Amino acid sequence: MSNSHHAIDDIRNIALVGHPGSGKTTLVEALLHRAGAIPAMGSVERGNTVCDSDPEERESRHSFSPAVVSFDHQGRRINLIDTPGLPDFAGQTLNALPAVETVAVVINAMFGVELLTRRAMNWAHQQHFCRMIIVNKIDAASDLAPLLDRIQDAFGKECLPLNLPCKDGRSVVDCFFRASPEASAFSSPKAIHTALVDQVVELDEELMNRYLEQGDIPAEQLHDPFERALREDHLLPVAFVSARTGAGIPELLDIFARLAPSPREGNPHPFAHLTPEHAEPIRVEPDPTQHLVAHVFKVAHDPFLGRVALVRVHQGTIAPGTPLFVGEGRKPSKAGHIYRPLGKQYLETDRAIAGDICAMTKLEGVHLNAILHNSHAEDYVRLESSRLPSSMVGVAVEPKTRGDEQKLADALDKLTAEDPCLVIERNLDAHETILRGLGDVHLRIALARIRDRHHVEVSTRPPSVSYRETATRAAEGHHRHKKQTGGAGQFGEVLLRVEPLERGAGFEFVDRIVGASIPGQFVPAVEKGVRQALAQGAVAGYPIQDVRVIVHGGKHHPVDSQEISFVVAGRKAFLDAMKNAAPIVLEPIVNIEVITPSGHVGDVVGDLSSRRGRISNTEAVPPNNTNVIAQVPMAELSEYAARLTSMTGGEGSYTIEFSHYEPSPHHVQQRLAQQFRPKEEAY
Ligand SMILES: Nc1nc2c(ncn2[C@@H]2O[C@H](COP(=O)(O)OP(=O)(O)OP(=O)(O)O)[C@@H](O)[C@H]2O)c(=O)[nH]1
Ligand SMILES: [Mg+2]
Repeated sequence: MSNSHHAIDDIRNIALVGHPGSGKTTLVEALLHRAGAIPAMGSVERGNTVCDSDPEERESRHSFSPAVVSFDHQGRRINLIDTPGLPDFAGQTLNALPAVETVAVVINAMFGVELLTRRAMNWAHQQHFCRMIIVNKIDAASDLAPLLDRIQDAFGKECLPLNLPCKDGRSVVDCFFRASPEASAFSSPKAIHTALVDQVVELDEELMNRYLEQGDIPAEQLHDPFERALREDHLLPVAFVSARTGAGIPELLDIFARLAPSPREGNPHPFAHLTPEHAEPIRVEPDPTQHLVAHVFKVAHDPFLGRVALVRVHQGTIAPGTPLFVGEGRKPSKAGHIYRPLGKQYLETDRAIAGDICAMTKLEGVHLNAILHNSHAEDYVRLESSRLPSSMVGVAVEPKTRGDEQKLADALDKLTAEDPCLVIERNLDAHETILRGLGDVHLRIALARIRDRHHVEVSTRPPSVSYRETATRAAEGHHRHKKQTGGAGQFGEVLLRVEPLERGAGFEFVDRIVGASIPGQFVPAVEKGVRQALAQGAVAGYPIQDVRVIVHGGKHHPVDSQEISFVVAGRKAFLDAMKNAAPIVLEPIVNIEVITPSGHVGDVVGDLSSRRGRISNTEAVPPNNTNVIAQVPMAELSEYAARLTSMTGGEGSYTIEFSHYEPSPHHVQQRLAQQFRPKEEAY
């Protein structure tokens, strides 16, 4: 049991994010080793790092989910989150960020600012994290001076180095704490020191005056303004390291311990009190003595421990036995064992205070983004989550063996519980279970896990395309529903008008009945009938959208009118109107980003064009890849993963994101309409 207790001011929570291959996982390994938390350093090549612990990660040499490590250094508790750089796993990374105060963006010194470096910097900026940049692989880069200029061009002059590489990247010299007189590879540590202090004191007039009088200010006195500069994005410190040789690693640990913000020093996390009636931002206090508020930022499955929740405590304290409510749950469960995570290893501890990160098991009803709390006062507290990319790449799955349906459903449940961008969609009309994700790698890994972890063999095929229908001109519709079969009859008559709305507007229902031609209590029945027809489609069997329906007249019968009469009349009047409303089929258009070796750009662009794609941009991704950005109809992307693999020798990858709906080409409209068999009428 690990009982070393730290005060909240001694905790540092830092996420490493950045382009795939920049060296985040290796860097965590180097930091753990230097801090004495592991006896020897593993490597991605040998497949024995702490953070890449899944067989799929070890085989492909990329991280696929965030990994958390917790260790002590210089009396501080340092919690690091190693995140996957591949865009396919962005959902899990975005979900894990609220666990930290600092986002450290790792840059590969050999390639500089890459495509996903910018994305990571934007995420951190938009969500008001304190940011820093870590330039890794200084052992392998030949000329680092231009890199700093490129970083400043991309992210502003407030990117200033805390240290500089020297001795051909074999070590670094300090610029902040002491301004070493030693020479560095470029720039003078003294000049950088002055630039850093200038930048930090700028926010504090009194300090600025003192600085002008004294010529320098000792680093200890700069602590508070330094933190403020980080919070306000006024300073973006840069540190140089080589995770492989260890250069700059002790200095980076020192920077984490002395300069990274504590939970009290970071910007507050965006909590809100959300009831069905209102939403109000609230402040959760980083105070271990108050009510508990903790956020589940990752869920993992451990073969021995079962579902493991990784939890950031934001307020209060969790100890074994603490009563825990999950979200709005009425019945509390009791916290069991509390662990400090070290990748897949969990070291038992006796509590976790506000500001700290811990792992917990056997929590009933726990799920990603759940808020754990111990008082009903926090029932409706939520952490506002970042907008996740939409999951558009899909594959229809079914078990190879009949009878494995439940096993497959369980496996899918477990996988989707871990990753917010891995979603299951059931297409009841086509009898399909569709697994959707952000890219081909995302789905490939999920399918491999279904087979290897959950032991279900599945067969896959391209999913049916989610077409929609709409009206292109206004039209009137009418239906009189009348049935007399002995006893009480059915009677209802509806007059309505259908009007097209702009793309993406959805559905509007307007009651414009004057007098009591249809009594008020039957109007919802008319809407219900219209909605039934919307769901079933008019020309090709796909949901109808972007229309307004105005009910403006009808008739009722004092005895024979019941709800059902108006449901039927509403549905049929709507279908009657749609016949004259020039209905069309809409197809989904997606934004696609393909990363391909530059030698295959021509093939990729040509292939996308032949799929009715519109190329909007191609940009170089150093050292030798190109990013092709285009819009393409979803219907043309079946089997795209396989085609891209064969065109690029397995080196290409892509992600797609929903953009909008557009009318399908005429021949597709005709084909879909011919295939359509309207359902038998129930009434
Ligand atoms: N020369 C050199 N190579 C390094 C260094 N750090 C990491 N590498 C190598 O770079 C490659 C990628 O390293 P990883 O640590 O897996 O990179 P990552 O950022 O975790 O990648 P993703 O998990 O895909 O986001 C591996 O082959 C590492 O051995 C370094 O400091 N110098
Ligand atoms: Mg990694």
